[in-house]
Amino acid sequence: MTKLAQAYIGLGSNLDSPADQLGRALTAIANHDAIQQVQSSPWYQSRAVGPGEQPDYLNAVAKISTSLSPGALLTALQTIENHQGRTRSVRWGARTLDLDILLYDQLVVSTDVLTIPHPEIRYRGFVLKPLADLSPELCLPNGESIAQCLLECDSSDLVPFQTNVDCY
Ligand code: ROI
Repeated sequence: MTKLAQAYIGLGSNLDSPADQLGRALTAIANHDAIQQVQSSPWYQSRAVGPGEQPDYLNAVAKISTSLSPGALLTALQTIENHQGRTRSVRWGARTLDLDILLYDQLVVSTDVLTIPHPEIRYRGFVLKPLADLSPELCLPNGESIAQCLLECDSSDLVPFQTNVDCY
């Protein structure tokens, strides 16, 4: 039997009906042949981090089990982003759908196209809060606890967003 990795995916959208974008993305992730046991965190509305004015985001985190390698998982997530009309133009600009690999087991990956843990993970309340909701005991590969990172981070802009996440 293949050993499955446990990974955490960050989901974010602030264009084209963000709730639909997140729902469709979770369904697509759950429908992937090599991804199992998809569990969504609660969803949060969050103020956009980054330059300029842009709409608020909807954010969530999905916990998954997968037989995909980190690189193959990245490709699978980019396929879902592209399918939902993601274009990559402005860095840190508004987007229909952003799917980031936050953690993959306790692996550290650093290549031209992929950095795991996600480099901004410990500074972003919209990632730390849903991660801590899903897995309160979770630590980064360097031993730092997600719960401690969350205490040190301003997450006061997060507003719980009512959704029926039980279906994922
Ligand atoms: N800001 C918020 N609140 N949520 C996001 O998902 C998000 N994603 C991004 C940038 C533009 C950095 N800002 C964000 O990529």
